[in-house]
Amino acid sequence: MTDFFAACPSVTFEGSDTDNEFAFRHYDPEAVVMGKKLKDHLRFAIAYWHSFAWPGGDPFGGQTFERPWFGNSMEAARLKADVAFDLFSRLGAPYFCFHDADVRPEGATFAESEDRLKEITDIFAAKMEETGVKLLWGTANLFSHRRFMAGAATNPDPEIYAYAAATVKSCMDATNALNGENYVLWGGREGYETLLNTDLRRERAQAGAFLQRVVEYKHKIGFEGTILIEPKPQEPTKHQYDFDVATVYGFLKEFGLEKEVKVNIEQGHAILAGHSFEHELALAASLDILGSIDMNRNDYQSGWDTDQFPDNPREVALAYYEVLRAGGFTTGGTNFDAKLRRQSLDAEDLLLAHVGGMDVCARGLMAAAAMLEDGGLEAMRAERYAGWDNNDLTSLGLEEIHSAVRGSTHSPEPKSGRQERLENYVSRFV
Ligand code: XLS
Ligand code: NI
Ligand code: NI
Repeated sequence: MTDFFAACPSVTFEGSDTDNEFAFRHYDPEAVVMGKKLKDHLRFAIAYWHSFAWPGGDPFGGQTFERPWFGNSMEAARLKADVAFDLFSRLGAPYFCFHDADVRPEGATFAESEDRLKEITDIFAAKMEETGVKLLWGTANLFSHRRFMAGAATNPDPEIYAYAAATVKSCMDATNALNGENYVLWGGREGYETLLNTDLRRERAQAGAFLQRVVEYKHKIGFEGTILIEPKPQEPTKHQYDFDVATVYGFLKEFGLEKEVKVNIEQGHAILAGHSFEHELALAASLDILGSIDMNRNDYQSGWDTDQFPDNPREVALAYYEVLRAGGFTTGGTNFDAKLRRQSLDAEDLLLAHVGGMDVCARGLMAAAAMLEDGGLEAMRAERYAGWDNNDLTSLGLEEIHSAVRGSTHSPEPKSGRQERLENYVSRFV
């Protein structure tokens, strides 16, 4: 076992009056909201990559974290698994998520890498059985290794496409073996730096075929989870093909996959795309492709994906409002795709970052549920669009409409959109 978190007690709910840092003030997993326990609404997951694999580097400096499990051996990977499950248990987090590269050292050959992944998968299976922690999603890291620098599915070299396809198969197998509830594809290098060397039409066709093969394989092995694409507009490549929810939906339609694949929406990626998180969620819900969320926050000035822990209850409330309005998560959940700042060196920092994030999400979800139950926004919206109820105007042609409008002396009057009143309304709940 490990004593990394020895100084940290297990975290339980104590309520908003507590001054115990190591307690939840808002997240009471058993509290019932809209007929469901908070833990079943939120479905929290811890991200293996940020919490256990990231060394704390930035473009100007390398590793700041010194963790006993850093290193390229399987022994280090096993220790990492011990520490990770210790954190999940101390937080009472019901789920985790991982990439192959987070959990095992790269082997000398593909086969060696895959065998190592299988060994860790078996260790995970035993720990999941013992702790009750489940897998929200698995995924393949097709962006860190230099072989993927020009893309995975969209690489100009078919050998790299093959390596990526084989890697995804191995990660889908691992996810299936662990009863993962989703499988995620984030196209970190599926994009381009310059059109001068890029055949855009060919690359998009490769990406579409790749995703069709993924869906075929899902059905072949009887994987019951959801396949999710995670949109992001740029970073690492300058132009990424899965820019945002709207772009991904167009891509899914083009390749006949809109009923097979949903989206995993990340707060920071929405901001990078020039949208709000709730816009992306509402759009995905309206297209029936809302799958899961990566919860974090971006720095609003810096313009890159800073992956900070969420700390803004109002923002989070507006996001969960869209999730609840869409009926809540089914296979999806709230994955903390968030990392510490590189000066936050201590074990306590890692645990308490999650405590704060979980509390903010609980506050946001409870506020969202209260707004939905109160019905104020829905009533205002219903009233605003009431003219369209039982109205088949959109089926009429322009000539018919023209003659009706021309023959009438009535001239339509604009009505208030009441934005500030609605913002005041939201403020009552958060
Ligand atoms: C990077 C992405 C990544 C995915 C999983 O920006 O958010 O962490 O969630 O590959
Ligand atoms: Ni991200
Ligand atoms: Ni993400």
